[in-house]
Amino acid sequence: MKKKLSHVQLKLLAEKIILTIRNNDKKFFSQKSLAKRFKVKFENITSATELLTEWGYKLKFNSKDKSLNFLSSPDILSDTEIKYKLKTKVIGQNVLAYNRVKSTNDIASTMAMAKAKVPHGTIITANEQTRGRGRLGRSWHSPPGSGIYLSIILKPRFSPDKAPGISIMTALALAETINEFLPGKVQIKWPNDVFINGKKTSGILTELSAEKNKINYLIVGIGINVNQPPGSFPDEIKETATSIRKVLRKKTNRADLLKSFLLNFEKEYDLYCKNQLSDSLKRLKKYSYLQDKHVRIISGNEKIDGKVIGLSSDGSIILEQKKETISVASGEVTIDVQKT
Ligand code: BT5
Repeated sequence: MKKKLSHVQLKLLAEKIILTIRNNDKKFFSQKSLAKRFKVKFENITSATELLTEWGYKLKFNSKDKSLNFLSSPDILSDTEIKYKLKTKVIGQNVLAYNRVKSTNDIASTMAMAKAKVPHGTIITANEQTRGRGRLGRSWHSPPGSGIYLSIILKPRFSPDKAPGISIMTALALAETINEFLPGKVQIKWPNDVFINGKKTSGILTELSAEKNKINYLIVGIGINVNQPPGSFPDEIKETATSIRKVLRKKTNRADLLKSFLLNFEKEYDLYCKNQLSDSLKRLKKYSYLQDKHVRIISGNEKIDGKVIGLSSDGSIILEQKKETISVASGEVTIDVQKT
């Protein structure tokens, strides 16, 4: 006699059903044949399909014999949705998808610290963050159901001095991705912001754990405003933030965007490991928000002024000053509107 399934087993069954029927979306599957295929009771198939409908999957039922097929998937960031047709080799192949967390970067660092064996390329995602973090103690607004909140655990073989360039490499992967969905409108603001139409749509927070000449792990945290409706940002950022939906005027499936990003991230990361940014500088220039602008950079206690003439292959920004050309590795940039 087959037992009643626990909630976890039911969830796994629902995921197996969705994978089977969406891979054959022309064909109707009888619930009886599904019960036989997965060696469970007919009632369990009914409960699992109810669960799928609860999650937002649209299924089509044949009223005569109760067979079903797949119509569409909801905009959710579940591990099933993320793994379905994910084309990467490594990045994102190990997924931990949460609903509500304080910060995906916190989870990623705790995991990487506690488990030396956590695979390179593991990703943590969340539907909502209650304490999303920006740089220097700032916060990242992370409402439920509309953004992508993602952390990637990397275990690079390169030395710690090469870690800072990963932020701008990530920004490039993001720009290439957003450009597929919204051509011609995306720009990168060095060192870690992605803009659409001059407003921030994505931010990157890279955190490093290293000793001497060895990186233990690197966490790349990425927040993307995807489906936030216009007018939904809090007062502090309503003038400076935007979402893809606001500009595209329609919603984007977050799992599709995330998978496209993971593939671009993997390509850029492979290039970075070989040659840092040498092969990416042209594309970085194309997306640059700061190119040829006069800026002020606050880096530690220093204030540095100059005109942006490019980036170097380690990710530093190159400024032209009256008498010399200098490069700056990190800092906060503001544009000098009077000179630009
Ligand atoms: C960043 O910091 O832009 C890095 C943001 C990284 C967020 C991701 S989400 C997944 C992972 N887990 C985390 O806890 N964090 C990472 P920064 O350059 O310091 O910019 C922060 C500033 O951006 C804030 O002070 C606001 O002014 C603005 N801001 C906050 N939330 C925003 C949003 N959703 N969209 C646009 N701007 C925002």
